[in-house]
Amino acid sequence: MRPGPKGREFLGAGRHHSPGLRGYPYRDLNCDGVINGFDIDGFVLALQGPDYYYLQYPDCDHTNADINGDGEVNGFDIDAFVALLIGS
Ligand SMILES: [Ca+2]
Ligand SMILES: [Ca+2]
Repeated sequence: MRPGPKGREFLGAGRHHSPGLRGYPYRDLNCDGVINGFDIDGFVLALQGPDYYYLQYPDCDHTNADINGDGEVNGFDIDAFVALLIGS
């Protein structure tokens, strides 16, 4: 694990890697229970950084934006996110 600016990475790190402990669907960026176009804003905020994301979605998890599952939230998740939206 790596330290986060405010420890949020630690909080988010284990939550979605523990089966059965997920409160919301993995990759749900606004935590409304479904994955659709309304998650785009959250995804963009997550890419900008956790601070931006948690201002808008304080009770959600920015690591849901790790769509390709490589452990990082960055530009490499964009293609996977678009594919996810189109496919759903
Ligand atoms: Ca959603
Ligand atoms: Ca990723």
